[in-house]
Amino acid sequence: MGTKVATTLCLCFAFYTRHVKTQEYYRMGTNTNSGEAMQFLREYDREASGMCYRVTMAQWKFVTNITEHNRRPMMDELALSSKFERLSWRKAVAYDASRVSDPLARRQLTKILQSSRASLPDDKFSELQQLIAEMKEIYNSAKICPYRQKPFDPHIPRVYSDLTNQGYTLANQPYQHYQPYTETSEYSQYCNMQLDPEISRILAHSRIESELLYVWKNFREQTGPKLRNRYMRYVQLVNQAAVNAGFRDAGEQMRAAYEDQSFRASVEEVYNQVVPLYKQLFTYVRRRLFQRYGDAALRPDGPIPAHLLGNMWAQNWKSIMDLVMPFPQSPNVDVTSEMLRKGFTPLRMFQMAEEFYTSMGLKPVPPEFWRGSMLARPQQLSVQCTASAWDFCNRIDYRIKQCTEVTMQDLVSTHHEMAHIQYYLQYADQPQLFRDGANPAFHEAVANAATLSVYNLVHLQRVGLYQNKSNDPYEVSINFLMTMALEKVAYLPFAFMVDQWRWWVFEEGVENMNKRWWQMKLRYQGVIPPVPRTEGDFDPGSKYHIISDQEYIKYFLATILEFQVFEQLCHAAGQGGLLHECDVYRSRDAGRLLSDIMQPGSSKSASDIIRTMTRGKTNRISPEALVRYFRPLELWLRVQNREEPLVGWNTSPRDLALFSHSTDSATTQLLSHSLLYLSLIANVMFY
Ligand code: X8Z
Ligand code: ZN
Repeated sequence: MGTKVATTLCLCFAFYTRHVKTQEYYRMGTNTNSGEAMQFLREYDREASGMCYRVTMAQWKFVTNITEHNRRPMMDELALSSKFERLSWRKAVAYDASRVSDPLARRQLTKILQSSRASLPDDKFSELQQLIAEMKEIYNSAKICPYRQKPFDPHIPRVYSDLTNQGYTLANQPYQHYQPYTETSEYSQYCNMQLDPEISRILAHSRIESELLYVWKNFREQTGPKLRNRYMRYVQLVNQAAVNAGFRDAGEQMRAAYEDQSFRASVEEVYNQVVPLYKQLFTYVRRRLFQRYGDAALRPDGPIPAHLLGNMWAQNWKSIMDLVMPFPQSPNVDVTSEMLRKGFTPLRMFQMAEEFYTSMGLKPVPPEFWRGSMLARPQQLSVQCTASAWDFCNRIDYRIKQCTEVTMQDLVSTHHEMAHIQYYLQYADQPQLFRDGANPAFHEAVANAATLSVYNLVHLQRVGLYQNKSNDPYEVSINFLMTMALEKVAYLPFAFMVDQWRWWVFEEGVENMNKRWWQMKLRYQGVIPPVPRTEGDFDPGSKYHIISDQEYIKYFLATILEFQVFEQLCHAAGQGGLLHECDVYRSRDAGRLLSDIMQPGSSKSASDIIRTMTRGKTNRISPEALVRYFRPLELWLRVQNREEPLVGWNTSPRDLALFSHSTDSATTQLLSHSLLYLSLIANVMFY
C-alpha cells in the first residue's frame, strides 16, 4: 500500500508529527496544555453524550418501526453525528496527546484520534460513507430463487416435497417451505429468498447436497460480483484515512484499539494453542459427514467443502449436531418444552435474566428498561429482529430489542443481552469515551461468560428447568460439550482468518483477493469451496462484517476471553469442579469480580483488567481456560479419531485448483508476465 497523504490534508497538517515510540501512532499537534485539553474533553463529553442520545433514539425508532417516515430523521441525525465526529477530530488533533500530563485526558484524546476516519477530506469522507451504505444495501437486498423452482419453467420439478418427507424441523417450528411455483407467477414474487431466515434455514436443516450447493453458490452470485469494485475503492479510501491519521494502513489503525505493540503475534500465538483441539473436532466431524454424503462430496482425509457445515460461512457448525451427535440415544439438553410447559413468556425470561445478575449482587435494570424495551415481535409493525442491547448515553435509558420466543436458545440470548445492559450500568459514571469494553472484545466476552453459566446443566437444574431422568451423565455431558464445541471451537479458525485476510488486503492491495480468501480458508479452517472460484467472484463479500466495515478479530478474542473470564468467576465463586459444570448464580464474590471487570469500562487497558481479574497472575488473553473447558470432549475425540491416519487435512492439487487457476485480472496477468519477462532478461544478463 502506498503512503501518499491527500494533498489537502497534507498541507493543513504539515506541522504534525508521527509518534511511533509507544502505542501512539496517530497524528498529533503541538498543544501540550493539560488545562485546555481537559476543558476540550469536558465539552466533548457533554456534546458527545447528547449527540449519541439523539442518534441512538432515532435509530431505535427506525429499527422498531421500519418506515420511510422514521428513516429520514435517522439519516439526518447520522449526518450530524458524522459532522460532530469530524469537528472533534480536528480539535483533538491540535493537542500533543503524548505530552498532556493528565493520564485520563491523554487516554481520551487518544481514543478520539485513533478510531476516526475524520482525517479524510470532506468529499472522500462522504464518498466512503456512501460506499459503505451502498454495500450494505446491496447485501441486505440480496435475494435468490428457490431451488429448482426457476420461474417460468413449469417442467422443473419442485424439491420441497423431498424435505417434507424427511420431516426436517427447527427447534419448535416446522421447516419453512416456500411459496410453490405457479405458472402465472412473476419472477420477483418467487425469487425472494433472503439470507435471513430462508437461506440460513436451508443451510442449517436441508441434508440434500445439491440444494445446499445451490443456495451456497447463488447467494454468493447475488453479493460478491456487485460488491467487488466498490470494496476495492473502499480499501483505497480507508487506507488513505489511516495514512492521513498517521498509521501505515487501515489494518494498523484497526489494531491500535488493542494497545499491544505485538498484537498480530499475540493473536497468532493464541490461535496456535487451539489448533490441536480444532483438528480433533474437524477430523471427527469430517468422518460423520463422509458417512452422510459419501465420496462424491468429500475425501476421507481432505478438507471439508464449505456448504456441508450448516452455515453460509462454515463458521458455526451447531446445526449439524444431528449428524455428529456423540450419543444419539442420550438426550441433547433442550429445556424448551419444559419452559413451554411452565408457561414461560418473554417477560418472564427477562425477569429471570435480571434475577441472575441481581442474585450475584449486581444492578437491577431501571424502570425505563421495562417501559422502553421491545421484548417480543410486535404484531403490526415491521421491525429488525436481530437481538441487541442499547445504551442511550444519558445514564437513564437502556433497552433491549429482541423478538423473543419461548425457547432455550432465546433464554440464553436473553441472559447475553442483559449482560450487555449490566455492563452499560456498571460503567455509566465513566466519561462517554470510556463507556465501552476495555478493548473491542470485552463486551461480547463478558456477555458470553455469563451465559456459559446459564447453558449449564447444573444451573438449569437449580432454576427448575431440567431434571436428569436417569440418563448416563457422561453421555449427556459429552453431547452437551459437542454442542458447545460446534458453536465455539469450530468458530475459532474462521473468526481468526477474517481479519488476517482483511489486513492482508489493506497491506498488500486488492489483487487476487478471492484466491487469498480461499487460501486462508483452507489453511486455517480446512475448508474448500464446493465449486471453482475465480477473481470474478468475491466471496469475502458474502460476509456482512467485511462489506459493512466492522472489524472481526474481536469475535475471535471474545471467544477465547469468555472462557478465561468464566474460569475466574468460577474460582471467585469457590467452584473447583469441572469447568463446564460451574454455575456462578447467587455468588456475590463472582458478582464483585464481574463488577471489577465492567466498572472501569475502557478507562483502563485490557491488560490492566486481565491482571485484576486474575489477581496478578497474567495480563494476557489466554486460551488455557477454553482448552480446559473442552478437555473431556477432547479426550473423547482422541479416542474416536485413534484409527484415523490423519488428524487434520491433506491438501491435494485438486483442492488448490478450485481457486488457484482463477482468472486473474488483466493487471495481475500483465504483472506476472512482466516479472517473468524481467527474470528472463536478468538470466540473460547474469549468466
Ligand atoms: O455479528 C454478530 C452479532 C452481533 S455482535 C449478530 N456475531 C458474529 C457473526 O455473526 O459473525 C455474533 C457471533 C459472531
Ligand atoms: Zn452481544
